[in-house]
Amino acid sequence: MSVESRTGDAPAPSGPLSTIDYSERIPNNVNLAGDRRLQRALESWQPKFLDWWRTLGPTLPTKDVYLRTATAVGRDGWAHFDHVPMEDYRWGIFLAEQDPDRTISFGQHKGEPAWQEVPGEYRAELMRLITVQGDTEPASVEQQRILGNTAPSLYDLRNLFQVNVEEGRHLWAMVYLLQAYFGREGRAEAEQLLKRNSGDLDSPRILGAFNEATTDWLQFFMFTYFTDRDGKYQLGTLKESAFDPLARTCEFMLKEEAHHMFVGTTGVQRTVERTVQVMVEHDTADEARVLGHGAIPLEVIQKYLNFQFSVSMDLFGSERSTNVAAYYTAGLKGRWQETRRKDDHVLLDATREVNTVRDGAIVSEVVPMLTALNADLRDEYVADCENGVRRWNQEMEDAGRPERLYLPHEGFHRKVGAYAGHHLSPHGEIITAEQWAADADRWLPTEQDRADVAGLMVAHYDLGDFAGWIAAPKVGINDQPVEFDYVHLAELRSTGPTSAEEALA
Ligand code: BYC
Repeated sequence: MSVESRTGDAPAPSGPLSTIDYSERIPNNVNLAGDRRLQRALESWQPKFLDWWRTLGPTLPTKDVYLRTATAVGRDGWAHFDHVPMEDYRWGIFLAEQDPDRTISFGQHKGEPAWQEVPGEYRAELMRLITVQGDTEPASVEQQRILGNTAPSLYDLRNLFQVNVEEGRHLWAMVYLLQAYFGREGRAEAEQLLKRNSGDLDSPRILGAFNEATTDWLQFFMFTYFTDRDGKYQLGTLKESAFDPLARTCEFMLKEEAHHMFVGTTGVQRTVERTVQVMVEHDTADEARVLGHGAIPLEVIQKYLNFQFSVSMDLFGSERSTNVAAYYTAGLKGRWQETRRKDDHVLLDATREVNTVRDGAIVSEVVPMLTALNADLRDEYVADCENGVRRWNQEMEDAGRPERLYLPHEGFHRKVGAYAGHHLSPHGEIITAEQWAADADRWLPTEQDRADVAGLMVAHYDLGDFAGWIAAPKVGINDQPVEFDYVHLAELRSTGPTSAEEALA
C-alpha cells in the first residue's frame, strides 16, 4: 500500500475498477471508442483544456514530475508512479465499476433502479450540480498556479503538482458527464468551465472560496485541509446520487481526493511541528521572536485556520435550503453515508434544530430535516475537521507547551447562511460592526501577516532540502526516500521570469 492511501480520509476502495484503455487519445474505461459522437466532442474539448492548463496551470517550468496515474484498479493498488512531463499527464475518464443491480437509496424514488440516463424533469438541477462541482476543480488549479515558485522542498512541489493534475482530471470527470448526458447545453457548460476564472472580476468562479487567492504555502495547506475536505463531503453526497454515472465518477474521485487532504493535514502539522521546535529551542512564545527565528507564529497559523475554515463553511450553502430538500427528494444528492443511516431515507416527517440569529442572540429553531440537509452535512464536516486540529495540538502537548489551536465558532466570518450579515468573534459572541472592525486583525490574517509569511516562502529545490519554516516529513511518497528527486525542473529555470530565487534577488 502506498503512503498516500494510509490517510484514512477516503472510503476504502469498494471494488475493482475495470482496466483503463491508455491506447486511446483520451484514456478511459467507459468505452469511449464505442460512441464516436461523444469521442469527437471530447476530442475537440481536449486542446482547449490543454491550452487552459498551459495558460492558467502551474507557472514553474518543469521537465517532469514523479506523479501517480490511475491504472487498472483493484483493492490493493490502483496507481502507477513515474516521472512524467506534466503536460503529458494522461487526463482521462475513469468511473468506478457499475453495479447493474444498484437501486436508489433515498428520496421519492427510493427502491427504484438507479438511472443510467438523465430524467427530463431533473435535467436542469442535475446539470447545475455537475456544473458547480466542475467549476471548483479548475478554479483550485488557477488559485495555486504560482506556488511552485516558492516550494519548501521538491517533496512538497511534487505533492502540489499531484493535486493540480488530479483536479484537472476531476474537471474531465464533470466535463464527460456534461458532454455525454446533456447535449448541446452540456457542451456549452463545458466550454464555460474553462472561461470563468478564479478571481476574475467579470467572470469569476461560482463559489466564493474559489475566488480567494492562495497566497502562500500555509494557505495552500489550509486549503487542502479545509476546502478539499468540503470536496470530500460534497462528493460523498453526489456518490449517493440516483444518477448512476455521477455516483460512479464521484466514487473514483474520492479515492484521489484522499491524497489532497493528506497534503493538508501533514502540511499544517509539519508547519506547527517546526514552530513548536523553535519555541522550545528559544524558550519563547513571542510572535516576533518566533518569526525572527524563521518559523510561522502559532497566532498567524490560527488566523489562517480561521480564514480557511470560515470560507469553507460557506461552501455548504444555507443551513435552511429548499434547494437541498428538492435535491434530496428527487434523489440527486444524498446524505453523507446515506445507506448507513438508520431512518426511512425519505425524511418527510423528520426535523432537526438549526441555529439562527434573532434579536442579537443565537437561537435554535426546529425545522424540517429536508431543508436542513446542508447543516447535516456541515456537522459531519466539522466533526472531521476537529480531528486534524487535535492532531496538530499533539505537537504542543508533546512539547509541554500550553498553546492550542482551535476551530472558530460556526458563525465566525460567514457570508452565506444564518450568520451572514452578523459579526461574531471566533468564540461565538455576537459583536457590533465597530467591535469587529477593531478586532478583526487579531482573528484574520492581516496584510502584514501575509507579508511576514511570504517573506519565509523561499524556494528549496535541492534534493532533501527543506525550508526552515517546515519540518521534513517522516516518509516519502510511494516508499521513496524523502530526499528523492521528485521533480526535475526545466533547465531554463534560472533564467525564467517566475523563479522565486530571482524574484527575491
Ligand atoms: N458562494 O440554497 P442555498 C470541491 C448559492 S469543493 C457563492 O443555501 P444550496 C473542491 C447557491 O448556488 C465541493 N454562492 O445552497 C475542493 C444558490 O444559488 P442559486 C464543490 C453560493 O443550493 C477543493 C444560492 O446561493 N461541490 O470539490 O442548498 C479543490 C442559495 O444557496 C455559495 C459542491 O458544492 C457560496 N459559497 O447548496 C477542488 C457540490 N453557497 O442556485 C475541488 C455541488 C451557496 O439560487 N453544489 N451559494 O442561483 C451543491 O451541492 C450546492 O450548489 C451548494 C449550495 C452546496 C454549493
